[in-house]
Amino acid sequence: MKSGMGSAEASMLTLQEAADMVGCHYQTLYRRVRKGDIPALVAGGSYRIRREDLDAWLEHRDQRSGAVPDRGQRDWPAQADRLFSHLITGDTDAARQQVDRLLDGGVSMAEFCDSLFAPILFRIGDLWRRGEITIGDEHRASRTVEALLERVLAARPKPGPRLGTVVVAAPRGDRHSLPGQMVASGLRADGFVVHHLGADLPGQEIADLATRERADLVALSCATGERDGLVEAVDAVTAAGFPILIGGAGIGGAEAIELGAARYGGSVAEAQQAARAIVRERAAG
Ligand code: B12
Repeated sequence: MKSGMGSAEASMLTLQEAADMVGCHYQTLYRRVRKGDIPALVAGGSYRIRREDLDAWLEHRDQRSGAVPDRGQRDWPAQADRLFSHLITGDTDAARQQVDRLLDGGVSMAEFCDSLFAPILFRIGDLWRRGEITIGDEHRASRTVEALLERVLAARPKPGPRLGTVVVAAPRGDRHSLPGQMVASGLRADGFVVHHLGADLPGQEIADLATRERADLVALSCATGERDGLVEAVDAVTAAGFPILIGGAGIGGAEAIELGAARYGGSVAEAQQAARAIVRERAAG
């Protein structure tokens, strides 16, 4: 790599311009340049990439992975089919490789959760209900998704300024921790400090921890039709003075608001938007 800037370098792409063109995050390209996958020059104190080198890398990446058939527009059903088969056969190496390729393509945490992991778990739930797979198959797949979430989180670009503090939990009687983990991962990736308490938590424990951590809001996930624990949690958290975000496949927006939620979200992307809105509203008094 060379320094200084002539007219040839000035006409080359900055990392941000190249990232915009590819439709991925600037940090993704930065990592590729640092690894030597994409040739670059240092000019005027920052990296510059030749358009031909960017195109060559993209072509190579797409051929190798089959992961990004149409830049920016992933074929999520095909991706889900592939990951589903890795999860159901217990091929964790192949699952990791697939996730790594998508990470290279700039897929966000919310996309991973809402377009890939959640639909696959739905499918697994259906097969399990129909007796076509065992509880062991389901547990292995769930555990692998937990590990993949950690992997995606570890690879995320460094978040900007902290947006606020959120306590995430599934209330007493609900043993589904994965939906909460997805929301917690999405909020962390967005720049929130998140305290994820897992599943089956008594309402008072959630409220006490939110008080200790000076939370801005509490996010409760609800995967089933069971309501006693959820009502208990809403009462305790409301009494402690925190706004509540409710979400999950076990409840709809109207019921959540009626129970006392400030907002409802049906996906990780909506959890991110709603949490930002709650923090903004709180700051505005
Ligand atoms: C994995 C799983 C389990 C695992 C949980 C492991 C874990 N670590 O979480 C275990 C084995 C423990 C389990 C147990 C049971 N389960 Co179960 N389980 C599932 C399964 C297959 C996947 C759940 C999951 O993780 N989904 C993926 C998540 C991420 O999707 P999601 O919940 O829709 O979340 C998305 C959005 O809703 C949103 N979101 C989620 N939470 C939140 C929160 C906020 C604040 C916001 C804004 C957004 C948000 O973002 C997510 C990403 O897009 C589902 C099948 C299914 N259809 O989901 C059944 C399912 C949820 N289970 C079910 C049942 C019946 C049970 C059991 C009662 C079975 C039994 N007889 O023992 C028990 C005990 C339940 C209890 N008391 O809690 C039913 C629930 C039916 C109902 N409506 O009541 C389902 C739907 C299966 C089925 N088709 O019948 N389960």
